[in-house]
Amino acid sequence: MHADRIWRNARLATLAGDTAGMGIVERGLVAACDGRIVYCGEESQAPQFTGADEPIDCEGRWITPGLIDCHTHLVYAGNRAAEFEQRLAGASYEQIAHAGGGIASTVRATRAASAGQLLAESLPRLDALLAEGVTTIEIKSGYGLEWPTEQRILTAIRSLAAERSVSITATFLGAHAVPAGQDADRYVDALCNEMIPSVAQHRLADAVDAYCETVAFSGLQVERVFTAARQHGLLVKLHADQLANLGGAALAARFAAVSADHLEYTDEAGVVALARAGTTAVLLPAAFYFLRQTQLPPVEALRRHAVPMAIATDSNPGTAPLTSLLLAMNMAATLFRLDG
Ligand code: DI6
Ligand code: FE
Repeated sequence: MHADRIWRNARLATLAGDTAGMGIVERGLVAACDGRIVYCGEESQAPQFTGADEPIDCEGRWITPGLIDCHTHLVYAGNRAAEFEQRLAGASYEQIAHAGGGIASTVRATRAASAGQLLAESLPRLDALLAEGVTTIEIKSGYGLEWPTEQRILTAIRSLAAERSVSITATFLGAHAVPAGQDADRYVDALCNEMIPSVAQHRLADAVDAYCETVAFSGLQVERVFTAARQHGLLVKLHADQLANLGGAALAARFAAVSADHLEYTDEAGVVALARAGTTAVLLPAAFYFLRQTQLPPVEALRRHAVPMAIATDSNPGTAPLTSLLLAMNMAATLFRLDG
């Protein structure tokens, strides 16, 4: 068999569907030809290769498939370190939001940032994820809450994809918070009648997300946003049931959402709805950790109903200020018991 690069003496996580667990091969070999894998498996059963240089000895290190971070808010300006301190002193996320901090504070910093600044602040965050083996990333807008800034963020997301060798999907999260001083329903009108049509027309995003919480949008408002998104041929996904059970999981399922994310307060009926709709449950243990939450997502019910689960960083300046998917995976094991 022809190969131009060979890695040997590696531990492989093949995730092969027909094997138990992660499909681990303890002494594995990977061979590639013209950028494609031509062999991946036991070193002892590998065929003879021609054309390759001396094999690279991995000395027992892991080789895994490229990691996917399917929920991030990487593009924003400023930081919210001071709010972390306020929370340590006892203030809740909701109290800080009601006092004009939280998402609104990042919105102020992001509106004031130029396209160049946004890109410069976001690139190191992207690079940190890439250094860990992430090859596919979803990035949401949502720190503009007005068209010029939302458009600037979505354009920055597309620029990041051009800067690095990585697959990036963009999600329009105009329904992240109600802009300061605006009426929520009027803002939803603008989302449905102006912003979502523009997103679709200029192909600035692949999906539409919304934040369904008492500090953000009601189920009825999210339904309007999702109806507009579907009319314009965009996928939908939802920040659901993170801080309270507002029926977010069932709502996401009604619109055949690709994912429902967080789900700490989702009940059994919500889990059943996700299973029927084929919606993926995205668990975000870093937000759970940074908010010092105690309500665990219904992992056992998700397993029982065979809902596909994914772990993501939720990388954002407020509730998940981290750029490590490996740490999020570790937290999923330690905090959510997703350990096997
Ligand atoms: N993802 C979000 O978008 C919100 N929470 C979460 O887990 C708010 C993020 C923020 O506070 O900026
Ligand atoms: Fe999020």
